[in-house]
Order: sequence, then structure tokens, then C-alpha cells
Amino acid sequence: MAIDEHSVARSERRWATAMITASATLLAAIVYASLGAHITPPSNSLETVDPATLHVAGEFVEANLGTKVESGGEVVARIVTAQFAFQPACVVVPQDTPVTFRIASPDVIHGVMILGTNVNSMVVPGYVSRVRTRFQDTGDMLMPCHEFCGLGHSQMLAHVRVVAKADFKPDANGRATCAPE
Ligand SMILES: [Cu+2]
Repeated sequence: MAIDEHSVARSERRWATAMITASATLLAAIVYASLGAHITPPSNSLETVDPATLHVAGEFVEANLGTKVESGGEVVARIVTAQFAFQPACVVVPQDTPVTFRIASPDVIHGVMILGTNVNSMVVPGYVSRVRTRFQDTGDMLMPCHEFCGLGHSQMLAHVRVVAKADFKPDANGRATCAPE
């Protein structure tokens, strides 16, 4: 049976047009999500930290975790994400104030997102994930691990407690913790 060369060429052009349109649509959706809706892919600073020793020395020792108002007035929340918990499981931050999250992992790749906000970062062992944000509303925000990290992944979540500036009361060392419920 003879095949009409022109109809084959027409068919190929139609498929090519469909594929190029699909690719362009997906690319446009990515550009819109990142620029228009500020949904960004995993963002890490290029600061490194040794995952094998971060719990015994340096910035991420247990006593230094949680929220701290630094000497310059910057509010910093330091968190360690490990299989299968956040340490601490709740951080308190003041409303309508720039807050910096600094997060590190001693074991595998975890991910942090704060629901209802555009805070979203992977936490890759060896790097400090740094996220700057500002919370408009008070209340407890859910902060689950969003990177499958093992069998306990689904239990791995924490909270960010946003309180009014007047209710944010760091102690003499600049530290603030979530009040027991
Ligand atoms: Cu995890």
C-alpha cells in the first residue's frame, strides 16, 4: 500500500506543534510559579557544616537550637532536622519581623516547608539551609518534612508559633521558646 508522503508530513507537523506547545506551556508554568507566585526550587546558601560533628560543636549544638535574638537584633531560628524529628519541634517568632531560619541535617536529605507561606527549602547534609521570611499572621503554622527521608517521614513535623511583637519575650540571653501548652 502506498503511503502519501504529504499526509505523513502533515501528521508530523501536527505532532511537532502539539509537543512544542506542551513544552512551552510547562515552561511558562515554571516561570510563572517562580516569578509570579514566588514558589522557588530548593534554596540553599553555600555555607557548609560538617554533618558528622554538628551536634557536638559549633552553631548547631543542642543548647544553641531554637529562636535567638542575635546581638544585632536579628531574629534567627536554628533547627536540626534528623530522622525523624525536628529539634526543636516548635520555634516561636515575632509577627511582622524579619526572621532567618538556619537549618541543618546530620543524616539524610530532609525538606522544610511552612504551610500557608512560601517558605520551602531542602535540607541537604553538609549545607546550612538559610531562609529569610516575615510572618503576617499570628498562630501556629505547621512545618512538615516534605522530602521522603525514611519510614518515619510521615511523623516528621514541627510548628512555627508566630506571636504578636508584644508577646515575644526573649530571655536575658536573647532566647525564646514555645511556652508549654
Ligand atoms: Cu525528614
